[in-house]
This record gives sequence, C-alpha cells and structure tokens, in this order.
Amino acid sequence: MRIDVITLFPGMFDVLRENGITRIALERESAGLSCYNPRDFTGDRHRTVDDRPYGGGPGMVMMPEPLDRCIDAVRQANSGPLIYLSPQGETLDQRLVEELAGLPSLVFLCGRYEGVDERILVSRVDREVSIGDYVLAGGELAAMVLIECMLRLLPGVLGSAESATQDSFSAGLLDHPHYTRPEDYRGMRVPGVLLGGNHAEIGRWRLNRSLERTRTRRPDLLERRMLSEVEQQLLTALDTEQNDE
Ligand code: 6GU
Repeated sequence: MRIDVITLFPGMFDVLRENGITRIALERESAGLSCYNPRDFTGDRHRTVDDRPYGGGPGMVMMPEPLDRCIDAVRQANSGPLIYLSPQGETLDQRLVEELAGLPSLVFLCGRYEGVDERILVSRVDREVSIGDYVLAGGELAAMVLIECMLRLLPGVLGSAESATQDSFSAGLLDHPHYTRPEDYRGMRVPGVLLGGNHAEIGRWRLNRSLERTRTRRPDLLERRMLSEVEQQLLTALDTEQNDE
C-alpha cells in the first residue's frame, strides 16, 4: 500500500517510521509512506501557505495555490483517493479502516489553522474523514491514527494473522479480558477456565465476557449488530444469572 501525506509538519510522521508495528510495516516493501509539504510549493520569499479568511473572524485559512501545486506533484505518483482529515468528515470506525486498508494507494491532506480553502475541498478531495467528536489542532494526528489502524491490518504485519480478526470491533463487540503469568498476582487469580485447556469452554467464556462488557459499556454496539443464535442465548443466560443474584 502506498500512502502520500500532504502536511506542513512532515516530521510528525517520523513517529510512525521509528516505532512499533508501523515501523515494521514501513520497513517492508508492502507499504510506503511519503510526505509532501505545501510550503515547498509556494512562490513568495516567505513561503506563505495561509491567509486571512474572507468575511473576517479569527484564525487563518490554508491558501489554494500551494495546495493545488502540491496535490499536482503527489498525483505524479499516486492516483488513489484523496482524503481530507477534518472534524467535519464521516467518523472513522473499523469498517472504514478495513475498506481503506484494502486499497493500493491513498493520499491524505492534513489541514492546519481554521482549515483549507473550500475550493480545494470541492475540486480535489474525494472524501472527508474525522476520528471523533473533538477538535485537534490539525489533521496530522488523525492521519497517523488512520495510518496505524490500516498498517496493522496488512498481511504479515501483526504477530499472528488471527490477532486482527479477533480484535475488539472487527467482530463488533468489545474485547474480553486477557491474563498472563503469574497465575496468582497479589491475590488476584486468573479465572480457572483459562487454565484448563478446554478450548470450547474458553471460547464460550471469552464470548460471554465480550457480550457482558459490550452491554454494560457500549450498548449502542449491540443494538446495531445482528446477534447469532449462540450469542442471543448467552446474553439471555447472563440476564438470568444477574436476576438470580
Ligand atoms: Cl480529522 N482533524 C481535526 N483537526 N480535528 C479532529 C479530527 C480531524 N478528527 C477529530 N478531531
């Protein structure tokens, strides 16, 4: 997968190149990340990329010309969809991550200041994505979030191929609890079922904990999701247990 990012702060993306799972993915040939700085596409001595908004008000707006020229340069090498990161976009979820991770190439445009001149959005942007209902100072961290989410799904990047499909959300449920050694940590014991090696029983226990957590913490996820017969039965059984207490 080829990713090109248009940003006034290309240095921020070194964090992805230097750390963890994104470093592993980018060191392989399967993924490439390049940054383009609109400041390199300005014409004036001060390399100006922003200007005051028409109509007045606080803040500055990213000017169209440097962005258009920067996008033209990116387009020499990348014909994938151009995604603008902004709080006005559709909210990122695992379904969108999976859709985008399946594409061979993507271009991200990161806004700063109050945003980008609307004419760039209208003429060059294919899609607008937000990572949640809060305001960042720019699109860079949002792009980095999306890139990490996608890169960890690429074949051979995670420790085991199973890890990604067993994630919280890929199944539409929250994750179950995890334990490692020691068996007794400061008086807190690992649930006995996990020590027994009965994989059918362990699978049932994990699904139960996922259902229980999802219902108490994120009931909205359960309402949107179709439940299998087994899941429906387990939830009903959990209800009965709780009513008995
Ligand atoms: Cl994509 N950009 C900014 N500036 N703030 C955000 C965001 C994006 N997603 C959530 N908040």
